Amino acid sequence: MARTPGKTDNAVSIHDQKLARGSGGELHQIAGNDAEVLTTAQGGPVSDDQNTLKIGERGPTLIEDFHFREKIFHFDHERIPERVVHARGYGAHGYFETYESLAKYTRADVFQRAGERTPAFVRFSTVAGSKGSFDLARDVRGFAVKLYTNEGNWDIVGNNIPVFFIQDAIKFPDLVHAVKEEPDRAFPQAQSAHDNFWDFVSLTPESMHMIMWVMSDRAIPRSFRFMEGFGVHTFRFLNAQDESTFVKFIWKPKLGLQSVVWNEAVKINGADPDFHRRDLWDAIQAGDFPEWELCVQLFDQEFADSFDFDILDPTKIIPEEVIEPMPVGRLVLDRMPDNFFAETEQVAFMTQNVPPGVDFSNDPLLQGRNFSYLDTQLKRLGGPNFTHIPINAPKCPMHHFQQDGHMAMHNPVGRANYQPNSWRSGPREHPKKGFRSFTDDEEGQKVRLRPESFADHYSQARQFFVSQTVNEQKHIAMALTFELSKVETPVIRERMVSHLLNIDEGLAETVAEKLGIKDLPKKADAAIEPRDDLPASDALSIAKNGPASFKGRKVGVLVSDGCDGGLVNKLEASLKKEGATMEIVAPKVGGVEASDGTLIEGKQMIDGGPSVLYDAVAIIVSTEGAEQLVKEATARDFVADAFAHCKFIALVDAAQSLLDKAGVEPDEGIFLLDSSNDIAAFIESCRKLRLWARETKVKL
Ligand code: HDE
Repeated sequence: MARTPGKTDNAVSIHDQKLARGSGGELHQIAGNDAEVLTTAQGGPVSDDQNTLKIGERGPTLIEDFHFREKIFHFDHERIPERVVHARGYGAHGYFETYESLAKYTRADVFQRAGERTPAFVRFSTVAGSKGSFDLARDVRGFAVKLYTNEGNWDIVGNNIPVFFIQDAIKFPDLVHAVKEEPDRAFPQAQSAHDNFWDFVSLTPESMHMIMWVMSDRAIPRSFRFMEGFGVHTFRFLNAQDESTFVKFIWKPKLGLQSVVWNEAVKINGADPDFHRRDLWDAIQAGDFPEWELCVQLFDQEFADSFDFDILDPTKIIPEEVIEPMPVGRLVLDRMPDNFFAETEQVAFMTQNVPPGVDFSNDPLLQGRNFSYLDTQLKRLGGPNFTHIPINAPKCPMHHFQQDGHMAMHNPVGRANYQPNSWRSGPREHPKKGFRSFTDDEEGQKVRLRPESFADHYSQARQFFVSQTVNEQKHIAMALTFELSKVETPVIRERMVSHLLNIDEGLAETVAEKLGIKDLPKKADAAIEPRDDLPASDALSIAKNGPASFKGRKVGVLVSDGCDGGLVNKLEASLKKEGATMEIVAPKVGGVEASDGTLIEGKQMIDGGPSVLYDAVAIIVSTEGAEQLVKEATARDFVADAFAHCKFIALVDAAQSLLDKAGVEPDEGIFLLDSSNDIAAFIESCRKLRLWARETKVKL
């Protein structure tokens, strides 16, 4: 094989190696002069990275081969324990920009100056599955934000759902054990659809509000970019006068909310298990930086005392109609990590990381979390110096006397490693600048009690349900039915229905009917009579909070040889104007030849590009192309699924046979592309994302 002298070739085959050897067996100079010399971790140059050191060509390997020993040793230790929850995640860098000074409410430096930017790192995650599980699990999504403020790191370790399953941290191990794979059989992976999970929640009525959210479309988001984030707990802001204002944090995506349907999620997991990762990667690489507004709900003690529910109860929300969220800044994600492990895997979020001016409330879940997250980092990252890892290190100066321990990178310099000292050396505490807790009056008996004010488990679950559109309510019923259909123990299914009767009778009856439960069980005993007077809140529905445009979305364009290349170009230009993208799906790798002889490059072959990967589809084929595609199950599925998932479909006349074969009936979601006006009408409809009116017809 000819080899260009001076060129490094990383993919040197064993065959090439033999060719590269001289008759004496010594390796020729494969790496050129301009390449860096490979070294061991100790910096020693390496002469041969292809063969271990042996006695003779076919003899035993020598243990003195320190290069081999070091390389294999390091490889054997590449893994660190995955997170016990939120193991599968994906992160990005960006910044937070403050809108206006919030000095009136908080002395936190990050909120003092309008327009100031603070570096940020965000990690999104699923909760139940392990690191290698798929993205479209029905699950809560973690939404953890690290702000590298001038006063140390502030972590808002939130979820895309504003409430939680449990009210007290002591129940967390039980919840997590129950939702993860069952311990004897080690399945199911990344799914709550099994006996143990539903056994636990059906015995834990405080979970019911969260269950409504997790069974809603919130748990199958279309993209990280189209979901909200919530701090969940009530926190405090403290101003320079130490005055306290309660605060709840909400991240609102600029691109609006969007989810997929369950049948689609299941198929996406097969077609592209990394669907959410790829989406974020693609958007950031394309310069289409996702953005969220940080909103705060601010309230005082008087409101807290008068509110229907306890503001310390993490299974409750304060509806946005009751306290309007105030936008205080924006978060922009504009850079992917250089290395997934170094940054996304090693990032250590901790609820207890708050700057001066932000403080905790007594929410018992938050209090437990403040204790837990330090432990988890010690276990995962292997020692107390995990703050020395660049992704976790503050970007502001640090001065302290902590020293030594595994992998210590920053150690005190000089003689003084304690204080007070007589050497006039080292940092000192600062009563004014330093973190001060809110001096609340706390007293009472030492007890293990759940407050009475936490006892209403159904009223807000019902409020969530009645705030959804009819289609969204149907999705909740379908999700409950699906999940409980996987539960093998009848008594658990019935127990769940008895809870649903306290939430919405119609919902309970639908689910019971689908589960084949003939006699409805009696309502679960409620500690407090559930209320049905809480008004619907539009903010709780995804459908009512969709995007204003089709920006950030993607159309899959199925093409064939002989298709109208001009039309494909026009569609692409119009989508670009809207801020959307398209991807060509072709019968063969490489693309197709348009009728005018130009090549249209394919991004996906039809087998690898099913319509579930797109927000809408277009079918631009020739008559002969359609005749060929009609014979292919993948092409028929492409169309049938797009229709069943209520997507908008644009097509040329020649594609009609494909639609007929896929069982598609004409409706207002299907657009014949005759002129440029048709493209405009198609894109305008796409802004609605889905034609939900079709759903009753397709009966997913
Ligand atoms: Fe977590 N949680 N959690 N959690 N959590 C972890 O910390 C824990 C809870 C959340 O991307 C762990 O670093 C307890 C609520 C996110 O790295 C662990 C309790 C909310 C992430 C832990 C809760 C969250 C975690 C596992 C009940 C939403 C991923 C790995 C008291 C507000 C952060 C780790 C990332 C991760 C404990 C409940 C959000 C074990 C004890 C409520 C987004 O420390």
